[in-house]
Amino acid sequence: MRVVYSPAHLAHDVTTETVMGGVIPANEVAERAERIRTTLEADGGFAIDAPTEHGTEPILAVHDAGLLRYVEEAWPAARAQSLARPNLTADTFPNFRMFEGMSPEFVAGRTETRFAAGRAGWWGLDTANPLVAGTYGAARAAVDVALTTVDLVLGGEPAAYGLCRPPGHHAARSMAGGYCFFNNAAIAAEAFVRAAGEQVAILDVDYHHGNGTQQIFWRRGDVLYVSLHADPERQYPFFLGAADEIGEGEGSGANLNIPLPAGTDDSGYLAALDRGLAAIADNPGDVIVVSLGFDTYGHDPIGDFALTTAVYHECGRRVAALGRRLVILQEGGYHRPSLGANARAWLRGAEGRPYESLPASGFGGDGSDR
Ligand code: SP5
Ligand code: ZN
Repeated sequence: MRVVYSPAHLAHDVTTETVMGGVIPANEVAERAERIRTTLEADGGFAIDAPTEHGTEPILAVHDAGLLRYVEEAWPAARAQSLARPNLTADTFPNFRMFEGMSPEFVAGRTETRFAAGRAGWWGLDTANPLVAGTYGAARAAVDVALTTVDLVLGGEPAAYGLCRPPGHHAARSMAGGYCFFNNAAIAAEAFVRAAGEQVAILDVDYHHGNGTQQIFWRRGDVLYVSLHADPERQYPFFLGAADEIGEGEGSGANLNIPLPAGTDDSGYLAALDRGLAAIADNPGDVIVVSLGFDTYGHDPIGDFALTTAVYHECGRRVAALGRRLVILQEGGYHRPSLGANARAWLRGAEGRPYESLPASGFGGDGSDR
């Protein structure tokens, strides 16, 4: 399988994130993508290419220009205001209830402030989304990785994998969050729709609900969004991701959320996956954009599912069995020792290659890691 990767992600070298008032070691770190890359290289069955530059136009097809400008300017602006911090993390957000009782016209007139902290809150969802000097370049490169993966599939590849970092599915049209700055999968799906003039499905199997992708295509009937995720009743992003969110207008019925309980295991997950795949099979279109996360793994530090490495092979196999072409893009997954084996298993399954567990190196080999 062709793989697209850029070392530009290394400059997004975050060290900490802020969770419930505590500063903790960052989960979304460069080692994640490096583990996946080196495992795929060692496999021998993957050909790794650099992305090509696609400019800002495909980003602006999905995102507000203000968000793009913010991500580009945020770090230098924070520096100029002498904010000597290891990263830029917002502390004040425009909670919509701040404007309760005020007219929609009045609320629509609110704008970002000039001060870096206010700006970060205006464009952000949460505090666990550190921005550093290299974030903009890395986020731009991740978009190029996604768009180059689309190019490969448009060029006839049955499936291709983009090793995006930072991830994207929490980024909404005008909002970053959840380790995400630009929505790689949404940008890829939109680029595909425009290039091919066909409908597309997005299958989001990251542990978290992809609130950003749902928001971007909420009123769109030509992009089906199907997500399997931890029930937002107990898990980030908390305020979207419930089963009754089906889209509105032209998009009514083109959004399918499948929230899952803590402890979801291989068999429970496969049953939910089959539900999602059945919805995709009912829809026209020849391409699926897969938002692929491994935070569903049993040992993930921020998840509570119980999936094994072996089931990722079966997941890849079942997704590919729909017979559609696959644009597979990396989202989350934070248990670093298993990431390479899990990605390799999924992608080999999608290609119809056998599982072949890796030699016992601690994790992600033999299915006994649960
Ligand atoms: C792309 C992606 O997977 N983003 C996930 C963002 C999650 N942000 C919230 C992090 C909360 C971490 N909670 C730690 C609890 C440890 N038991
Ligand atoms: Zn996730």
